[in-house]
Amino acid sequence: MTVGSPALPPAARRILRHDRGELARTISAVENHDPRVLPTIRALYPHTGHALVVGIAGPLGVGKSSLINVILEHLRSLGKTVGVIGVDPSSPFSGGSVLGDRIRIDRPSKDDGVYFRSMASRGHAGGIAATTREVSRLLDAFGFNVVLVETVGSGQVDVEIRQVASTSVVVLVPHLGDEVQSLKAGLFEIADVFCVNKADLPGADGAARYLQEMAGLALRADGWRPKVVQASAVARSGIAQLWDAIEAHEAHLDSTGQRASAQRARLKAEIVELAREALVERWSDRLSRNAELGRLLDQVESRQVDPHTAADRLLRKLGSP
Ligand SMILES: Nc1nc2c(ncn2[C@@H]2O[C@H](COP(=O)(O)OP(=O)(O)OP(=O)(O)O)[C@@H](O)[C@H]2O)c(=O)[nH]1
Ligand SMILES: [Mg+2]
Repeated sequence: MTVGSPALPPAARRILRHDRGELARTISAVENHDPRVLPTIRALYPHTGHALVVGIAGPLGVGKSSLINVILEHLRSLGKTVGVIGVDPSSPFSGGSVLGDRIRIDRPSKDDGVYFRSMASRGHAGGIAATTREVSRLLDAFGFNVVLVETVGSGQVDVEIRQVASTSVVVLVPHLGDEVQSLKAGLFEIADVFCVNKADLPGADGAARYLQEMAGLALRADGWRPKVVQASAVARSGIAQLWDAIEAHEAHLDSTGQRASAQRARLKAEIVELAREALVERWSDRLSRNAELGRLLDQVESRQVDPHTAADRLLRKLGSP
């Protein structure tokens, strides 16, 4: 299907024509699990698969949003367009104006090559990863070259976002302290790149050395040794190196064939999960309304039949495999 194809739903056509209002409305519909958005999402799928999706994770206040703002400037100077997703509305972006000037990210950007969107990390049936995946696909279809996803360091969400991002950056600060403990607990496995931010403060060299040693010890099945870079969002230093490290990991994915195999595995998991959800939804309804259930319930209540046998019989009655 082409952009002008009459078969495309109007919303999909508008998104492919860079209508930002339509993009915002469609993202909201995805967040709200509005089923009316499905034709748009389906029609846009063939137009996805081009954007580079990078996760930016790490503990509270390490400077993830500030870094994103300077990464953004770097990418814009390279001519790339960027969509930013903040998974947590309490995690604002400063918008590249004044660092530390906390503004909600759903603001319109003056730059057409940039789009910000925040999403609540709670209340997503099917998980935040599923919603983030759909939203990043929308940004991809819209035409953004890069999608940056900021997640606030709650281990589980960070791990889940790894299913969406092809490269994950974990941001830390010079005095690692307790964060190292949470690293051992999970952040370490998800980091393709470590960024020691706030390198304008003392102690960055030591932290970077320590992480380098840890990275050297970690034996990853994919053969990638996580890179460690120092940066400062405030001093705007180390940003090109950070982006180079991200690109090095992307190159590793290509040269080893892991990009294709990982993508196939992710898509398989997605299809199975969607089918499972649909099955559960349809069958729960049919099961609870089945006349046989009442009779079986009587038998279970009087202890003639056990609940497992009753469940088997109910399924057989409905012709389930
Ligand atoms: N000294 C110094 N301060 C920084 C640097 N980067 C960010 N900060 C400050 O650290 C604070 C937190 O920055 P954010 O960018 O909001 O950090 P964050 O990780 O996105 O925070 P959450 O989203 O709330 O987890 C702000 O006061 C920033 O000005 C840096 O490179 N050096
Ligand atoms: Mg933030």
